[in-house]
Amino acid sequence: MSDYVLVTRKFFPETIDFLKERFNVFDNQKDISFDRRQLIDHMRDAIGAQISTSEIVDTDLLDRCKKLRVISNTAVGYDNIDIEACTERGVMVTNTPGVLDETVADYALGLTIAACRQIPRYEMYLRERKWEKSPFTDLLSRDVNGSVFGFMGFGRIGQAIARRAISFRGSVLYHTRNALPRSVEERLSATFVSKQELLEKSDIIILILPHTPETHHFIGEQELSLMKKDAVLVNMARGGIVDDTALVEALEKGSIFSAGLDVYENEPDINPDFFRLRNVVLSPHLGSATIKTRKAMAMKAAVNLAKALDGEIPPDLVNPGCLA
Ligand code: 8YV
Repeated sequence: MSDYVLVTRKFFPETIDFLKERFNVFDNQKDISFDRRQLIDHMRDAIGAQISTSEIVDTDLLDRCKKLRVISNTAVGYDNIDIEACTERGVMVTNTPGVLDETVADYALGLTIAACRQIPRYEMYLRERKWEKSPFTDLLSRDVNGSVFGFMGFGRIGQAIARRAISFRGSVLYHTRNALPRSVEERLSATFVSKQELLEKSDIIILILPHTPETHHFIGEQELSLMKKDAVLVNMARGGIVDDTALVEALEKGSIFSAGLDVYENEPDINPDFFRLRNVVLSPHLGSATIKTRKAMAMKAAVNLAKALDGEIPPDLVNPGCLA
């Protein structure tokens, strides 16, 4: 079979056209969900693949797809890919940083407001025709303005959310492995604190850090118990960073006020206990899903794929070690 690239998901026609001008393309414009066997079958002889975060690239797949030279992930996060295994086999991995920061930050703020002010719950109250007299002391929520925002992870997206938090007269704490340069801290009036201090002092805790073996269950029973009773937890990062069973329990007991979640363990088969709870706002991992941003992500991923196969170093190479 002649060389081809695989595009595993339905992306935009202009993305496919761009790739078709350069390569033989096996695409999936019908957006059929490939099971594991189909994914490997389709990828077996591909020299490159543009994938989404739904596809898992592990050693087993890599060992069966020996012609692969590049995996282009159409996302900024890449915990669906075993980077070390790709590097060892000389397979380049790319992602799509930068083009989604502001869009995801908008959504994070929206989810934060919805979780603090309980907007979906109010809508439900109205739709269920429960609005007879206007409640005054019932159905109360918590303020966003003037809150202490605590960021676990403070990269480009975290900082874009922080800019929005400041406009809500919020103050900003952050925790990362290493403190950021003074210039960044000053620009955002942000204070570096320990994980424990952030958990204890924040009103709104926003998770926007990568999911790695070190950050797996970064927020579990113990961390939840350190949070304020009226704290709100927002996960815009990845499922797996939060122990969802522990979160369900904390929400059920009311040991925190609420949560706003865009990501979950075991997506899309999420813990069904979330559906019973009123104090959680649930969103199906769509933080980057505006037309403009998804088009930019899809094209950025296609360009990375093309450059890598043309023998250039792709702009968003995640594992430069693979070139050694
Ligand atoms: C997803 C994201 O790609 O870029 C990321 O890492 O999490 C999102 O943009 C998108 O929501 C599809 O899962």
